[in-house]
Amino acid sequence: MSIKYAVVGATGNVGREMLQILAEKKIPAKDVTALASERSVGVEVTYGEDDVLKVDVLSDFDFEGTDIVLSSAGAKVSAEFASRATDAGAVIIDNTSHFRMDPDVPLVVPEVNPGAIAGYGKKNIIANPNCSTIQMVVALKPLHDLFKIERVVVSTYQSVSGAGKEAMDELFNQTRGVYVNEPEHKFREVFPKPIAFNVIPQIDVFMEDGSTKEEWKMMVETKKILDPKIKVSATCVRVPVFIGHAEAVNVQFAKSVSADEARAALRNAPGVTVVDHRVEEGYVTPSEAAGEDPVYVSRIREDPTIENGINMWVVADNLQGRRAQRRADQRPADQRIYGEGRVTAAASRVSSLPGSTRQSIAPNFGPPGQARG
Ligand code: 2RA
Repeated sequence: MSIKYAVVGATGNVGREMLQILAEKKIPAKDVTALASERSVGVEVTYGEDDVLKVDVLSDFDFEGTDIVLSSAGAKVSAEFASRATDAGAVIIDNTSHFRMDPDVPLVVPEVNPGAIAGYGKKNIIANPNCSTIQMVVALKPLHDLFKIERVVVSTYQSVSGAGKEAMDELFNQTRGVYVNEPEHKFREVFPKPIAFNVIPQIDVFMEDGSTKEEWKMMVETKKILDPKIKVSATCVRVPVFIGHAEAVNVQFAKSVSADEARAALRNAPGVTVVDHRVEEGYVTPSEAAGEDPVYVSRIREDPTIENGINMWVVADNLQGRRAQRRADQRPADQRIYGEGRVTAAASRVSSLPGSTRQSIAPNFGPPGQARG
């Protein structure tokens, strides 16, 4: 008997990625239900290259017979529907913040703590962390195993897609507005300040201690996944990039570590690709990581200002996309010429953007499947 899936938040950035990945894994369209709020009644979402799914309304959906629910519609939505799904026998893999810190819910990154999944049965829920935490812990794990991390100081450079499709539109419209002399406030709904030609040191709401919730998440989630003894200090910043988060990570270890030792540990780590040539183009940027699977680590170097310190630059596709350009370029990642292949991904991403943004950006990427080089 086949496994039945439901994707909650199917019209959002991450929901569409989830559908794409299910399709790539050859899960037949008949076994997948796309769910969203009433606002999406009548909407259709693409499923793989050939199929289209009609979106069903989450509040009316009967989860009886559904085996796995992939959810990314926001914490409030997960809080509301979760027990309805688990009571009906489904297991939820939740991409929202709602269950992450629940002690009865494992918080799992497959490359880092796959064993934690064993605890899913207490609530039939598995949480996965915030995207900015995921890429950082994937890079930290091999280093912690070998050298024991004591403290992490991270500054993030997070793309607008982390805030949803409307945020991508906002960046696009504000950027265009500058050139056609349209006031930026006409397009200011998602971000508290202009994002075009700017950076914003606020992601999510402020906490009492002056940090933002995104910064708090990076701290508590890293502790839950890796080690509660690790101290984490984060500053999270939104930058005018469509897809791909970058992080400047400073790590202090319990014992001395050379840059070469750190690089060697990272080269052997699951999910990590080291691209670290100390020359121009010898590092990875967010637009190069868009559509790619790995967490890229570049700029690995010793920090002489602290004891046992290493600096590194960690970049990944924040939408966790797995895309067709893997087929387009099978060479080892550190031998690729960036600019090939991943353009395919960008183009197919663009095809899922709302109308005006899509039409204006798409020509710059060329037709899907064609690399611009
Ligand atoms: C962001 N990390 O980039 C968040 C999304 N969960 O806004």
